[in-house]
Amino acid sequence: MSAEQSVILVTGGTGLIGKAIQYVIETEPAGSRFGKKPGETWIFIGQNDGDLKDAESTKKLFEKYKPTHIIHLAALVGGLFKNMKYKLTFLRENMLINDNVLHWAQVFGCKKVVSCLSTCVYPDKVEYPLTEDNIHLGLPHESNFGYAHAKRMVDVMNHAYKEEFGCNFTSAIPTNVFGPADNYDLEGAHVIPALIHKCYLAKKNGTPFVVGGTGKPLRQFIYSRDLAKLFIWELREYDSVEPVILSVGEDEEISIKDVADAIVKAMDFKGEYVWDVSKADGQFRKQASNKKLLSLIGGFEFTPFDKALQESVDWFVANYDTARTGKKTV
Ligand code: GFB
Repeated sequence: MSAEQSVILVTGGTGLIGKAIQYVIETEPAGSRFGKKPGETWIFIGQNDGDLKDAESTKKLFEKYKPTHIIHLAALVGGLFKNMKYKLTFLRENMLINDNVLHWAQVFGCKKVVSCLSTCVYPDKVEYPLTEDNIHLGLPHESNFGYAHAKRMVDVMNHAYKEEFGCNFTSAIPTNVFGPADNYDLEGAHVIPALIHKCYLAKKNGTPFVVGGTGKPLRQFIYSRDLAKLFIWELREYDSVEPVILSVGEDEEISIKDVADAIVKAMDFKGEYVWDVSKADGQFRKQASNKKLLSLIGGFEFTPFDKALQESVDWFVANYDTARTGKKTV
């Protein structure tokens, strides 16, 4: 990415990762590897700025901002239980959003697009750790096949746009993400924001802290503010259509029980702590390798999990009244 004038549009810019990118761009020293560069204009848009499911309103956004580069985060997202309930809605809405953004990015001649996938797009029956080249080698886990197929199509579209129009569209594959300014809606949230919210309410109301499932599944969690730096790196320094897994190391898998224990500690919760095994466990694991990332970026210092979790819990407690705790989205 050269130093000339560039307009970087971040779709989904008001969500977990979007907010983290804004935080990094505004707090890292200007001109530094992850800080704002001269000639850069960063624009963070959210649902209130325009409906990306609609071709005309997406076109209007491109006419308004005339982006040269895009970090495409906008999507209908949610945790396991919401994915299980709305498979068609996740498939259709995400396909509409992705098709509109990439179409107008090509029409407006954008120099680069980095789209956000997720390790849940991978086949369920696959050799671990996951690497960038086995995305399409089998069906995804049944719990989220709607979302997974829609996201896989982004990789397919990137390759097609490159072959037909020479576009420089690529993608990133994060593992489970957590951090400040997440979605804490108890029905739709991912496991960490859901449990932070539940533990907060249990402490406030003197009620039991109930965690779903058996606690056995394994996950890798990346802190949103670390992931933000990796998206900035991929936008500026990575030029290939092939995706990159953005994750902590493959040996940093932790169980859902470890996560719940860590939240109890971070929230200083002393009350009753129980399991609701009637709730689904979902995919047992999705262990991913970050070897490609580290070989390209030349090493990266990830924030220790407990420190990142404490910052996330403290942010929620301090912002409970304004945090996204529960509007119905679907
Ligand atoms: O983050 P999560 O919802 O999604 O984590 P996935 C689910 C795991 O946490 C399951 C347990 O093993 C659940 O049993 N869990 C326990 C809970 N209590 C809760 C709770 O209150 N809420 C939630 N949500 N989980 C998602 C995909 O899979 O990963 C999405 O469905 C996306 O499409 C996301 O890719 C990153 O990690 O299972």
